Amino acid sequence: MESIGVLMPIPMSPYLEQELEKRFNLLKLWTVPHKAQFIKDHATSIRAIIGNASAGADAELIDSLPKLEIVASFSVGIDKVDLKYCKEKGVRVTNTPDVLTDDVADIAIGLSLAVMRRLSESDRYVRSGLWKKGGYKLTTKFTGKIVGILGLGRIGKAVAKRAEAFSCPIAYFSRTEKPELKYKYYPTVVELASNCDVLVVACPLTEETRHIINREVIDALGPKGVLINIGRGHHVDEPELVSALLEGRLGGAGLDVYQNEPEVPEQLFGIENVVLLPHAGSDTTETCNAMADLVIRNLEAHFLNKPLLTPVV
Ligand code: 8YV
Repeated sequence: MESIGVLMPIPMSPYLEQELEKRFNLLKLWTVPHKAQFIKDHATSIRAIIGNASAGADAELIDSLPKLEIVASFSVGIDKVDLKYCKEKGVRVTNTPDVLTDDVADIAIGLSLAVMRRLSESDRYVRSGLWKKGGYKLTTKFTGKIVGILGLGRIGKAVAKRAEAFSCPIAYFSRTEKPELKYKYYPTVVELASNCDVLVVACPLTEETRHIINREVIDALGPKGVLINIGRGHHVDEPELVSALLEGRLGGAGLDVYQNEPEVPEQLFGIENVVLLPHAGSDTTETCNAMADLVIRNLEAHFLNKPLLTPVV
């Protein structure tokens, strides 16, 4: 398989690079100065692309690679891959479900605690020496609060399980009601937001879920409500979120993702009831290595004509 060209557009994981280099001809696009020319020069050997949450495969890239057979994404979310076009062109697509579920769900709970118990703010209070001057503010209890989950897939269910351990009643919105679950279902996001204390975005990004968190939903969550986004930045109308936080119409937000990563709206930097993470939900050594192993196993399966482990297309 050493002659198979595998295109990696941006750096993702040193372990993944190392394992790919052992098996394939890994082409690291970010290391070359003239990217378009580099793609042209290698177009006849590139048979796979490694995608992730920031770099995928659009129609233009797919069209420029006549030998492309598979896009293996180092992510569970595949919103950066043109799935319809891949299907049309017979290009297979894989992602990395399950292996990252625990970490992402852990981060949702971590962010909820961090916002409500003001963990980051309290850390800054101690480090800056303010503790000696007094004035520590009381925080908000998380245990027992109603947790609303938008999207009850693998990650949403894992968030629910963890929140239940904090005695939180669970409510949810998803495309279809899941009567087998004992959680309270709301048929609209606005109803869910009106009836929960913490709203966790855990659904895939699609045309239907883009800006699903709009002004109406934010206002329904209200000045005591907390928004946690572990999905994608584009789930949220970011300018509306910023205004709601600045105007005190929303109680707080814990964000792992943004519309234009790594750009984060600077107005958020001055707001204390907001906790900002650098899209790190699945970034543990254990999970990143497991994701990398899954990418490799999918590629190997594909090039050995075996069934893909986690196919999307
Ligand atoms: C990944 C993610 O860390 O899996 C996803 O969809 O967003 C993250 O868990 C990301 O793809 C790495 O860039």
